[in-house]
Amino acid sequence: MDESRILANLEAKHPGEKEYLQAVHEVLMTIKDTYNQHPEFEQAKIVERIVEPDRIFMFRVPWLDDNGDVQINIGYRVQFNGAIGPYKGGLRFHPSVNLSIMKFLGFEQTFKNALTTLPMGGAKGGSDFNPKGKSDNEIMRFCQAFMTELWRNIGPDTDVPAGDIGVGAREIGYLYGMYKKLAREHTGVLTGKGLEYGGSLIRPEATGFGALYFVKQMLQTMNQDIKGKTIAVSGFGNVAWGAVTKANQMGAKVVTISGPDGYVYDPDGISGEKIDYMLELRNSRQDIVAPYAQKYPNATFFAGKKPWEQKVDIAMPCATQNELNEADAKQLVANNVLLVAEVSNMGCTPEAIDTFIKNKIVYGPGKAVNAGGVATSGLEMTQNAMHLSWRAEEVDEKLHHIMTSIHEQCVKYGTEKDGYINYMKGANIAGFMKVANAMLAEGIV
Ligand code: NDP
Ligand code: 2IT
Repeated sequence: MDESRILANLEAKHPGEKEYLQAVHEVLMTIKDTYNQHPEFEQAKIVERIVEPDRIFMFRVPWLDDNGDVQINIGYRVQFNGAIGPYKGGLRFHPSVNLSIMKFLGFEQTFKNALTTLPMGGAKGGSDFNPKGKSDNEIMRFCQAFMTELWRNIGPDTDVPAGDIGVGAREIGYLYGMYKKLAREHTGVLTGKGLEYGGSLIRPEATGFGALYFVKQMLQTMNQDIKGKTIAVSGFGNVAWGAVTKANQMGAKVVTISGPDGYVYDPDGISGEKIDYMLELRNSRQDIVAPYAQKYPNATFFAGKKPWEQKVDIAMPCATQNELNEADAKQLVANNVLLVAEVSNMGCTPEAIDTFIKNKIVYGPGKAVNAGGVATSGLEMTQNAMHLSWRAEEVDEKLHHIMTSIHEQCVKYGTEKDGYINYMKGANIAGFMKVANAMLAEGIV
């Protein structure tokens, strides 16, 4: 593989798409040795094909705000790779959304979905719509306008969107309602649905729960127990909530959460009613965590700071991409962090990852650690296709099995000569091999 040439070409073709180029760079650098042992991949130009999306939809989303003024946003759906199954991946509504972010997320999703053991291709979509401060009616009108354009390009066997940042149960409800009206079909075209209309038990918790199942297994390889460990979590959204809940159930102590305003450190641990309060804060749509420290005076609020400066055993970024940089990583290493598990997609910068790997700190990449979310979406698709619902225990057990399998794949492909498990390498190679072999079998399409 001539990765320098491939990356230079990609940069020339897609200038400025920095998150997308960052994600591709990471994958190519970690798979190249394995790739080079497969001349059949080189001949079929698998890498050159896998780095470009199958197709991209970009569209205008006009809607009326509560004052009757016309608002215009951009909508996206990147169908990145459909080699192993119908396209699958979330929708993100956040003002930072652009083509580069959509493409990096779709690219990562392709390998993540391959790791889940389920037949799902990779996709991502969303809009630069900012949900902050919007009324319920505005959210509904926006979702309806978005779906009015998207619906022709998705379907239960074509492309199945779900939630991501800014898209939760409420938004999925409005999107589903509009899809149903247009298509006149009740099908599993979206996941993360409410339980009353085809949703799956455990899906809301799945990303965070799956992440903790994975962390537990990472710790086991180090002969460590999760009980009594301190954890720094960033964010205070859906994923952070699931992670904090399961960490408590496993006997760990979560001492931080964060928002765009800063972070709170609670030495007593964020547990019980404090977790409900975190949800309340999130639902208030004010995007601040500062009030937590007023309500619980033992906690301290650090304005404009990130949780990574605290001394903890485990760091779990749960907010957004590139939220943990080199300086943060050095601080964590200096504080003797035991492991870092990325729950947000591409939560760590490349320099931060290098710092962890150089210092032999065990680091789990998002595409492995957070795969429980999309995996449970896959289980929701299965239940919809079978027209039945599984019990919570059944879904949870399947989620457990899937996370165990992902961990095994990472160990298989990522264990180095000295015994250090390079989970990034393991996840990238395992995900890549599955998609590459499917592409090879399907010919030049
Ligand atoms: P939520 O919208 O529920 O929460 C997102 C959190 O991240 C909020 O606290 C949010 O605060 C913060 N955040 C978002 N963008 C930024 C930004 N640019 N700068 C600083 N903070 C930011 O989303 P989720 O919990 O669903 O998603 C969190 C992460 O997990 C994302 O990286 C997502 O891609 C990933 N993920 C989600 C899955 C899911 O099933 N939902 C599955 C797998 C991964 P604010 O909105 O105030 O900026
Ligand atoms: O990043 C992700 O894996 C998600 N946002 C979940 C996608 C899904 O289809 O459930």
